[in-house]
Amino acid sequence: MNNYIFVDIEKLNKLSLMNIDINKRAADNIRILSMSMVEKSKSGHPGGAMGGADFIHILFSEFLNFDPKDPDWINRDRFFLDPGHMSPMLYSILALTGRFTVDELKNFRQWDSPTPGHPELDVQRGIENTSGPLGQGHTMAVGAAIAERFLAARFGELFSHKIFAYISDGGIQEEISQGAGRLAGFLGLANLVMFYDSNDIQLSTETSSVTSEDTGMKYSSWGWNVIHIDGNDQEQIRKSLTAAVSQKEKPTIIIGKTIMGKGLLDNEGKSFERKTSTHGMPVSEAGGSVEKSLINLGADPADCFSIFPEVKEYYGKVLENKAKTASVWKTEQKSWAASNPELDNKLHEYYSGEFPKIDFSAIVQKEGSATRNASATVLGILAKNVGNMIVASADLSNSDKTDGFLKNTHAFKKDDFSGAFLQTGVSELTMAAVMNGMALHGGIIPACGTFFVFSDYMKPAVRLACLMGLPVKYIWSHDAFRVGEDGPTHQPVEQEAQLRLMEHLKNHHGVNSMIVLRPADSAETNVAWKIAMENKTTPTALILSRQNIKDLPSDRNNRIADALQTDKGAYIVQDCSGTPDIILIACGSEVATLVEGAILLRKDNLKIRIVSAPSEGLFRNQPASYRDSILPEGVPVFGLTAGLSVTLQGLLGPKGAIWGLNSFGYSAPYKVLDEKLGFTADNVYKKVREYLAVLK
Ligand SMILES: Cc1ncc(C[n+]2csc(CCOP(=O)(O)OP(=O)(O)O)c2C)c(N)n1
Ligand SMILES: [Mg+2]
Repeated sequence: MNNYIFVDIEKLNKLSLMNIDINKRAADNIRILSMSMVEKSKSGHPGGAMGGADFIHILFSEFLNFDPKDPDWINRDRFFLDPGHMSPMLYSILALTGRFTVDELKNFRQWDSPTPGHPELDVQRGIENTSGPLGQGHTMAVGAAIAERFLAARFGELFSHKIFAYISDGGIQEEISQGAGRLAGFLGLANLVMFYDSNDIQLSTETSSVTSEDTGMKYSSWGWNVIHIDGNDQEQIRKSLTAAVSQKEKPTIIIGKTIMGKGLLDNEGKSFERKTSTHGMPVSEAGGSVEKSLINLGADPADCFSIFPEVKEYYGKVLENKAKTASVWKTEQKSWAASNPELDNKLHEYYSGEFPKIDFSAIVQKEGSATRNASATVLGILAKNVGNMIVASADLSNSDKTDGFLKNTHAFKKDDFSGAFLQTGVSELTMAAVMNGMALHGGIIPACGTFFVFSDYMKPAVRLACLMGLPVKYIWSHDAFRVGEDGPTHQPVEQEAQLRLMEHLKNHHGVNSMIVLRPADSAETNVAWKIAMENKTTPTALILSRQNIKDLPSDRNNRIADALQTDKGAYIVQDCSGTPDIILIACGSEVATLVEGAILLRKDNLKIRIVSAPSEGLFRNQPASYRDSILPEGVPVFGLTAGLSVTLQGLLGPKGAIWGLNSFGYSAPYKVLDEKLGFTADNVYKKVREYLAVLK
């Protein structure tokens, strides 16, 4: 399954100075640079980075396939760091491989430097994932490993490569590792190799203060190949990696016992290793001696940022070799492309993020559908037309209606990635991080579903998708208290407001870090999916109803043409002649309730405009002239939301009146809840009349 070409290390060693153990020297160089970076910036995490240096050197120099001249080469092996606080280790190895300069290392953690405190996605520099929130990095690796198998199943084993992950005590303890470990073992992801930097020390204590688990047994029960080594013994590292990359059945975890702060000395010249204090502060501040440690590691204290000439020379050869390996593959790929032109086109399309043309406005929906069902109809079409879409569900496919996709394909199984559906089991956070990993790998359009109320369980990974700009699609059904009998545990109230905050939050490109769409009916659902599919730069959320919704009316008798304005964030559904007496605004199924309420209000000769606002974020991006044309100054506005009133506050401003749900919901049939909680046409009529009376 693998076309691995190992670096001829013996030959390389001969090229280096004969009397220097170049591998020890290189690892020490990483330790020295890591320590110096933290020392210079007066903040950071030296200890863990110093312990992991041996592994990272052997991995990058002897195993990790990449093309030094083509950082986003599609068939490169991916390296996913989990403990982002070990960034000095990553920046140091990437300095040895030519992706960072020494000056950039010196600017560690400074404004506008490419070496922030925790690594931020930058494939051109060899950073495959943003890391920092422990546990997510290695779970993204699981997603990338699934993506790799998915693509190899379609394009052949020429496209196989490895996914390496690096995890620490913190990541092992995070709950998400349960989901990642179970899933990788269950799916037999033999292309996944994870190093566990087991230094027995974490931020505030030794690990023995919080855990007594047998981690190896835990992973072996999940179906992993478990290897125990001394994580600072380079020969053991080499052997374990050699075994891991030839695995055919199982993912591998190499549990390496490492030494926190390896090589550190105190002022008296005694060992300053294995100190919790070196987890997160400069060695000098922790009480160690920087000078003695530098000398101990073979550095010149006056020149602690130098890359040793022999290490530089060695890595020069390593890189030459990597380039050769990559070019051998590229030659093979060229002849593959020549004999498989159609597949080759498809491959390019997959990696471009483009998808085949689909006329979303022509998708026929049943009248009065729940938007989750309308979404299922669209998903059925996507399944038939978009060959690189992977949809997942956390054990709710028949409720969140991702089964619209599943019915046209089948779920992944060990050794069978011919389908396109991932049953993640009940593990929403894992699912969200796995989807991020697929997006990071490239070649895949990932989407995942669950109940909206459980978006809470996914939020940390959604946030990272927003920060990294990953086009993951979230399918969140059961959007409001109309879940009904399941009661307040299952009824979202504050979730929409929470998610809409991500529309306000800009990413580093200055755009909304997420698009959040809550469509009002099936026509808007078609268009919402269009927007989601066309959005290649940020995540998109679709918040969908459980219950059926009456299709919205159209003044021009062309509902889908109206709904196409969803991309403006808010638009007029029904209007009146002249200035309205009141504008009614909502999103989701509340728009249909406003339509019913407006019928009653018009009987009193009131002039009514109804606005559907599926995305406040998109609406805010419109020019002021458009916004004013929808919500003109001086016209009273009434909002209806099944979420907290604050959900609509941003659109209405301080003067508008909002009828929202400002408490937890209750267990009862949803029509009863509509009555009791005031989400009826009658109550819209009553509240608007009250509001207009106050204004007079
Ligand atoms: C989700 C999450 N919780 C807490 C933290 C804060 N934090 C950073 S590192 C760490 C523990 C570090 O232990 P380990 O992973 O063993 O790293 P080492 O001390 O060995 O460098 C904690 C709690 C975090 N980064 N992410
Ligand atoms: Mg640790």
